[in-house]
Amino acid sequence: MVDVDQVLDEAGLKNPHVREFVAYWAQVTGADAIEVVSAEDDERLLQESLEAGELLPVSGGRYYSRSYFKDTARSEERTVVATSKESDKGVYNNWKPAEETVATLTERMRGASKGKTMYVIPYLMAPQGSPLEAYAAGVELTDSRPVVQQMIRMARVGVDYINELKDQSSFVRAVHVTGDLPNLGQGTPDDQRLFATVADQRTILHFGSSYGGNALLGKIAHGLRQACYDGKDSEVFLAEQFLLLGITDKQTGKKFHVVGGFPSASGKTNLSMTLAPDALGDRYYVEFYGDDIAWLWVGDDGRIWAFNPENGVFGVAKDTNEASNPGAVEAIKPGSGAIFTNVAYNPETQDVWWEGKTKNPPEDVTGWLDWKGNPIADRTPEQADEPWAHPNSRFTAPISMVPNAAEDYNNPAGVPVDAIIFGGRTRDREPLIRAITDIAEGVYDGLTLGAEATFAAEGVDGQLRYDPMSMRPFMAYSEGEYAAHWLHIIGRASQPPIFAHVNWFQRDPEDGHFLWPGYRENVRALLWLLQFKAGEVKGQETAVGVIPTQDELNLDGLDLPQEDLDRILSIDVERWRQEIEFREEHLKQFDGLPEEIWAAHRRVAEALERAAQA
Ligand code: GTP
Ligand code: SPV
Ligand code: MN
Repeated sequence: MVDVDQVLDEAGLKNPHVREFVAYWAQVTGADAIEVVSAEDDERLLQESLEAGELLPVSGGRYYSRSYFKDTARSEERTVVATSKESDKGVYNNWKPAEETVATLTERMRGASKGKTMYVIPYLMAPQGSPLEAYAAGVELTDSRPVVQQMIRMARVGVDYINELKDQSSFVRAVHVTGDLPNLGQGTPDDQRLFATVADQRTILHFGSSYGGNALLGKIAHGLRQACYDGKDSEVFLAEQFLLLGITDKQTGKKFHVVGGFPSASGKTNLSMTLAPDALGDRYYVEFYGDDIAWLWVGDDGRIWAFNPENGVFGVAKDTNEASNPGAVEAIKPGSGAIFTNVAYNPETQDVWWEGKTKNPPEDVTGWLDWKGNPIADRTPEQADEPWAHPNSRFTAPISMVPNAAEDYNNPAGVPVDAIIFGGRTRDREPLIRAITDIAEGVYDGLTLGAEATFAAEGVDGQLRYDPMSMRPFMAYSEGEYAAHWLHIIGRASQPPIFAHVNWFQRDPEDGHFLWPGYRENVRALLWLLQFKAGEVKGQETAVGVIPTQDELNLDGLDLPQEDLDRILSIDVERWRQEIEFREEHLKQFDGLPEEIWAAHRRVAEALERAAQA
């Protein structure tokens, strides 16, 4: 048995509640050793992982990790939110009773870390000193060293964060046990994986994966699911899968902040790291705050404030290149310390590649291994078209490496939010942007956010599904209460943000090409929104919001086919009337949806009927 007290004493870990938590799980998991880690341990841990072969070297002091081939994404079916009250059950949160969930996981974890070290990761999901600090502290226990390295990049990690807590017992207790990956029956009826947020105990127990969203517990499980629950429970804040960016107009000196909810793998990382298009770059500057999570609350000034609780970026590698996301390319360049997961790797040149990194894969395939570790050179003709990298392969880098990271991203006060946008991958119907000024209609729009399924979660690529506020995989309690909480928080603001719905993914129905070039050009739509909010442009009223007129949208330096522009700046009323029926079915699933939301739904439906008759 490990002498837990001695290890914790040596690490200077004083918080008595944390000590008790560590001792308990050390005994359950049967780990052979315990080690308390801080961000300063990164270099040593990386060396240890290189020596152990858990990480492979990428040129310029970067790292490569390959996961078990059945462990490459979040698994929504195996993810649950457990509490002791059944009224927390929603449509999407896979609610389970707390007691049996904790019992099941304790049994799965029993003895499962034998022969391994259990790392103790004290962390903070917030800039230090923030008004939401009481909800931000956590301790993750993990038996995977690469998980530690990822957490060091994604969260603020160090013993001081939990020793100095005002309420010493107020931290999230997070336990990650990898399990015997080749023998967990992934995807079979006997699947042993289980990922539980026991929300009313502020405890997270994840068993059976070492992939990001299943294993970096500060990020998704705490930063989203637990915080979603805490935000409602306290009535103080919202925790959302949102990007957070700033746009400065250098001409007027004004700065705006936008948060955006896009479902997984739908462009949050890209938009938050984007640069203004070349033609507008002299005037506008975009700053990065966050690409995946924002916590929002009402400030004393009556505005909505927000910060990104994370310290790093866990971005989709696919299609990341100098044109699509120069900021990301810079953040993972030699010297960045980036970690790549499940991309293609060449041990001879210590190089990495993924689809879309360059137009074509490296011509000389000598040494190249696909994400499963199989030599590309050995591929049969039938295998020739298989991707080299897993479509959900990712890179991990700290925000400090992001070239357009805002100077104040670490400011605990957060930033005031001017606009809340929602957007998904939608091949038809959704115009480039539609602004919504009414709060209930904005919340309704978020609740009816739809997107085609992506590879970030196990599911069918291309199939349309609703994803309320992009929180479907992270919803912690019932959708009806969630909607009410949104109305409550935003409704308390005397200077609320404007809402908008955006879509970069509309396609030509004939040949399938994207009607909008996307990426950096997306800034143009946001600029219109901010101008609209300021009353500088009027737009065009439609049944589903205000859309830009063609001359209002700044298209300097952009050459778009007129018919594409016509399509993305118009409303297909018939298609929308059909959508309203799907929405009605979607919303009916939610118990206790506030009347304001139904009223907003009816207003939109009636406006569409009027438009159809006109
Ligand atoms: P998570 O990290 O899973 O929550 O996803 P995310 O929303 O941060 O997704 P990300 O920004 O990494 O984008 C995922 C994919 O969408 C990448 O393959 C991008 O190349 C693609 N993408 C992003 N923006 C655009 C765009 O404006 N147009 C088009 N066509 N594709 C885009
Ligand atoms: C997502 O899937 O939405 C992500 C990646 O941001 S993960 O952290 O794995 O959930
Ligand atoms: Mn995400």
